[in-house]
Amino acid sequence: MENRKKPFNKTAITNKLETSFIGRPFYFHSNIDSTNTAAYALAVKGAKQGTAVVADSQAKGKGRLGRIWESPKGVNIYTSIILRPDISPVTAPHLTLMSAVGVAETISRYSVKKPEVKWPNDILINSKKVCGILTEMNSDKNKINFIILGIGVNLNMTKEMFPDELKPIATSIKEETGKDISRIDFLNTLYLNIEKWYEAFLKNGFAPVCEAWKTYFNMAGKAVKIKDMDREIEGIALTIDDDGHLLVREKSGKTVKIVSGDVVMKQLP
Ligand code: BT5
Repeated sequence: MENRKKPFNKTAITNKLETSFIGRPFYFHSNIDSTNTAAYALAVKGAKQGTAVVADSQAKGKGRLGRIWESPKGVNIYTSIILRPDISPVTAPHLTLMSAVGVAETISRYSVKKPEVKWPNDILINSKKVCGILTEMNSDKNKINFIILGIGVNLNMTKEMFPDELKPIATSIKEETGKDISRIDFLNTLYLNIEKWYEAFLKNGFAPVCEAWKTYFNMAGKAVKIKDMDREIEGIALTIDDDGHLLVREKSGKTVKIVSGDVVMKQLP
């Protein structure tokens, strides 16, 4: 309980910050529409790499494809980080997998149950979603101007706080461990891990990120259905390839490469 009483504001967060560039500068809002929207506006104005936005609550937290991210106050982490990597826009999805590794590593410190990554952008505990990542990019043809890495993690949210439709499919670290988690400690650890993985990615490329990501991947061998624009693919999830694309074996035996899309896990008959 004690953690909940600790202030969660700019001073409390920045006093604890041990990073070299993520969260420097740092913007805090007690309520905002979306930290991604706020970070995007800052980046358009030229904010530097590492600039981070945190909100205690979001009125219009964004998921992918116009979906909503439930963002009640006082319990969770909602943050967006501006990155300016000198990489080709086609490899930008690597940053989603890179941040998933940073988040999974951070959650591992707080939860005895190993977090799992669900391709491409979810982190699960006990097969329930505990974190979502929304990566937005502003680029020219061959150059990334900036990336907004948006991360929402359910820390102290209780089951009653989830809308009914999310109760069976979402969870929080507190629900899984019974413990209150300090948002300030978690955020500092998260930023340190993302910074570490981002620097490793820029220096050594995607391969080490890909290997680390696979250690959290437990969809292999499971029946999945993928919706991508107007096509639907059903099959068995295999692994991700060296580019971070999901490989799925269809009934016909053909292996299909999925570059983007929504994955639904299916019950095997
Ligand atoms: C995501 O989208 O999972 C990306 C979520 C990113 C949220 C962060 S919070 C900080 C930053 N600022 C923002 O505005 N956004 C980012 P998607 O894969 O489309 O999943 C959305 C779906 O997850 C919803 O349709 C619900 O089914 C479910 N969902 C919504 N809120 C949730 C929550 N708090 N916990 C678990 N699942 C949730």
